[in-house]
Amino acid sequence: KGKVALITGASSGIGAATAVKLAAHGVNVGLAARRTDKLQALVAQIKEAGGQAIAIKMDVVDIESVKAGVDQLLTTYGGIDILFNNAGLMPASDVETLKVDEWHRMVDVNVKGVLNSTAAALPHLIRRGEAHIVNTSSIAGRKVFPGLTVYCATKHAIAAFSEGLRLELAPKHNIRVTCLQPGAVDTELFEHVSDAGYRQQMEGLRKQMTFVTAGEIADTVVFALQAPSHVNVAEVFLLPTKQPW
Ligand code: NJP
Repeated sequence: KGKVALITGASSGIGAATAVKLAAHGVNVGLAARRTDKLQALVAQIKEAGGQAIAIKMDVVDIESVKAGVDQLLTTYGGIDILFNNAGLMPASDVETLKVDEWHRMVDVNVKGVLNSTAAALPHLIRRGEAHIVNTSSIAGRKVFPGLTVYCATKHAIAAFSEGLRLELAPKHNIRVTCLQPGAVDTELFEHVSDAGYRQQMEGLRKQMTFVTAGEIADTVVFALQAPSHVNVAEVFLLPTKQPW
């Protein structure tokens, strides 16, 4: 209660659901993403429910945009206690189709975006004396799936980065680090798959099993954040019961 969180990728899916839950727990939330109309609607929803939130127009790929967003949050709420590095995308394709632009985009958003927001927020988290970083990796950060090779590479990078952050920051600065690794979650993520075959395959998955909801993922983030201060929930791995891989 009274803490301040920066959530990237807050305009939809897991980020938006987590924003709503954290605000309901009395956290002041900075909602960061590019689609400001969605962010404004979420701010209105949170305020109507009695919470506190601001919309922050941010492209995580652009370090200046990230720095400006962090400044906006600091000006409004005076600090940052929680950084949720969650923005990401997953345009599936086979490597041999050489969708190099999509590969670069995934590296830019899923990896460099996390590095950018960590760099911009870290001095402020350290200054607090106690803080928490949650990074959205994936089941794709533990395993590798054909068609998602580059995505898996980016999410393995986030798993490694999270563990390194935890080892460096937790003992020294009292910053807990949680690596979030969901299986299939019902969000907009699958809508950005440009490859028709993989898109169809993913649509088929929805019929095969009940996906985890973004709200259910958000509950686990709240759980990790609410652990006693001497407990670091280092990994959260959850997936649909019927997920066969
Ligand atoms: O998907 P979606 P999720 N700068 O599409 C934002 C991971 N994950 O909630 O900028 C800033 O609803 C975008 O905002 P906007 C996944 O890899 C998911 O599922 O307005 N923000 C939107 O808010 C990702 O890391 C599943 O377009 C940027 C958000 O990212 C995280 O969960 C499974 C941006 C994407 O929201 C959240 O994804 C899994 C940029 N340049 C891991 N580019 C799953 N859904 O099954 C995008 O294991 N965003």
